[in-house]
Amino acid sequence: MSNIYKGILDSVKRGSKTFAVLVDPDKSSLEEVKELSFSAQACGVDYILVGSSILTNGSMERCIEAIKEFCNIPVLLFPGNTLQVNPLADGILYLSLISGRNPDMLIGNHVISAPLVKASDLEVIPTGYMLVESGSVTTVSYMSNTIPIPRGKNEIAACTAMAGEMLGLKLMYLEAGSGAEQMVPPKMIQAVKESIGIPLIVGGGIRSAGMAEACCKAGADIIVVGNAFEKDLSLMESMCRTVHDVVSVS
Ligand code: 1GP
Repeated sequence: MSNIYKGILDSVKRGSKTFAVLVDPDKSSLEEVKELSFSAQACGVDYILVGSSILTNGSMERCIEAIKEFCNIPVLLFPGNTLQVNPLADGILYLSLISGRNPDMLIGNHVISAPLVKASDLEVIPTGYMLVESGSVTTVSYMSNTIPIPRGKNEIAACTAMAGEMLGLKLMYLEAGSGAEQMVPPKMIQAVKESIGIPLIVGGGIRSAGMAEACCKAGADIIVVGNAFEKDLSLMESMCRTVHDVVSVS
């Protein structure tokens, strides 16, 4: 079994929650990426995700190099499109956008990127990606041309996650969208967690330690935060510590 995924499973088995930082190469300068990577190492961040719904001037390659210069945390690609597949990372969340009905995001982009991914040393982690309505139209919803799951429809979220697991996906990612007004509702997190046996990632709009804690207590195994650190890097320490301090009850 692969190393990063095995580590995730081991954490879940122990009842430990883990913390991931999302780096958007477009939104941070290389100096900021280096500073963030240094902090992440010091705070004990578990994973660094790199990617964006759209890249206009940032470089995946230079961003990953900058991260790796300053920390030894596993770097996972979180690609918004096939152009963001880069062999310098350690692994890739091979995202199938199962909450939507856009065939390109479900399988088309995977067909295009398959030879590149296969030829790389990237650890491939098949991930069900589920967008959840979060107050207004998000970049990821617009760019993926998919409708997010309505906030109150926990049963749709649960059934979608169940189907994804039965199709063989290894991780489930509940996503409100980067910079979302509202994070994924805890009741939806709970409904999804109770419906699946694979690890659950939750991200989008998590801006405080309290919000991260609420997601963990509802059943999230991995918390992802990006936007908040672009504004205030000093939040990282308390958010990471809070997530690590939550003990799973199941
Ligand atoms: C977005 O879930 C991630 O894909 C993180 O969202 O940037 O809002 O923290 P934020």
